[in-house]
Amino acid sequence: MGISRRDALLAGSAGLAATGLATGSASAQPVAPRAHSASVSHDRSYSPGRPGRDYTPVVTPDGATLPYRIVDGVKVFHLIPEEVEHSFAPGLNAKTWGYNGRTHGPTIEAVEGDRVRVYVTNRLPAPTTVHWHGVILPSGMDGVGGLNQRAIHPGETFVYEWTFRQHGTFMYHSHHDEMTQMALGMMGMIVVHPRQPTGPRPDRDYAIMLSEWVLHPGAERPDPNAMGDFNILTMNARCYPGTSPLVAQRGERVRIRFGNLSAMDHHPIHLHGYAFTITETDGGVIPVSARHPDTTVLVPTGSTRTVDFVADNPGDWAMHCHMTHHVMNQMGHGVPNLTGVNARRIDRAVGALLPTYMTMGQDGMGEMGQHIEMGHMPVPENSLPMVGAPGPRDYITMGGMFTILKVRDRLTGDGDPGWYDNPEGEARPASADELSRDGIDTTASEAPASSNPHQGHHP
Ligand SMILES: [Cu+2]
Repeated sequence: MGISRRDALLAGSAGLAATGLATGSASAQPVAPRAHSASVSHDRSYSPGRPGRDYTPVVTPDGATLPYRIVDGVKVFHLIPEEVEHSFAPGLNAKTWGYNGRTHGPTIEAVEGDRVRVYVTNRLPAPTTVHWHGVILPSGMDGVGGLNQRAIHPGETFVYEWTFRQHGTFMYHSHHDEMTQMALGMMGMIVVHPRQPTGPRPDRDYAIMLSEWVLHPGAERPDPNAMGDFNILTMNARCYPGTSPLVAQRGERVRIRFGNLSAMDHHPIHLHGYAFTITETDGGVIPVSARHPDTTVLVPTGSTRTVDFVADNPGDWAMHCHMTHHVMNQMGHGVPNLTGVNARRIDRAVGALLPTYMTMGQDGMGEMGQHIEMGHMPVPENSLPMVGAPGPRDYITMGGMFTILKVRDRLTGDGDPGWYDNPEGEARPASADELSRDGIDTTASEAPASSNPHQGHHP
């Protein structure tokens, strides 16, 4: 049977039941599917888990949670694949594909042990299926078009049904013509709360889907055939400055669940101001002995990562993909390298013919957003500058897969608490007194270079 003692321990009661079968029980019952994180038994059924009583609901920033109704003890959901008018950020819109009027689809939330029935009504012009990524379920419910079922044709409604025998963070996505349908946005998160949590519940529980798109400046639809040069990198299908901040009050337990269904990229998500613990993948809970602190979590495509921390450091903290091309917006990737170029003569020559002409990039791209913001530089309709948005102190030269965690001593209301005022001071111009006190000569022809103090002194 191949179920080791370790697996049995990891899987808890479900695993123990399976081990009983493996050691020669005469029962004709099929061996239960194995999940690495289970706190429910396969032998009994559970009443539908209730928000508040059984779990603290997850929040999908800029997203939504799929509603359900309970029919004879079964949670009944209705997913509707359809075309959506989507906004990535103010000024950048596209016709995308999604579910129930949004891209990405709403988060499906349940409790371990819940029996769920999901109706899927296809309102797309193309056939589709839904795959429940990471969910351990019967083969016929797995949703791979052609393999587990036939495709759902436009206008048809299919029904899927299973019992969640595990808890954790999973995803759903189209598994028919994935290249096209996922590139157009057909994905969403699944959060299954434990029936019997082993630790305290998080006070803030966030779900963020990472994805990437090619939307040519001025175009109406993302290009699903593009294999690289992704120019819109998103968290819950929004790119900065379109991403809503995450908030927490000092001392709260925060959980962030990242899923990645990008076509071609992994995303190392870095959080400022904190070290967190990576506690779960879509495969299950990471044993405590194998966890380690980190400030960046690599979320490979086709997987989820869950991080936990206590919000004990108030402030405005950037949280972003650390690949520098993934914190830029649409325009400017792959332009000719103009770094260090003296453009005065060419600006004068071209300016005579094209009054709005301006060479960009001689000193980097940091000022591009501001030039556009100030009207110095025209951009095509329906496009976003590479970087940025006005911040509280200066221009923020970040875009794409970037958001802000706002931790406050006291939060009033659920909304954006505004900008942090740095009561302990912030970086600022140095005063003359400070420079002379510390012996800093800003006019010295050569800054004192550090050298290896042992160099040349070894015998
Ligand atoms: Cu990235």
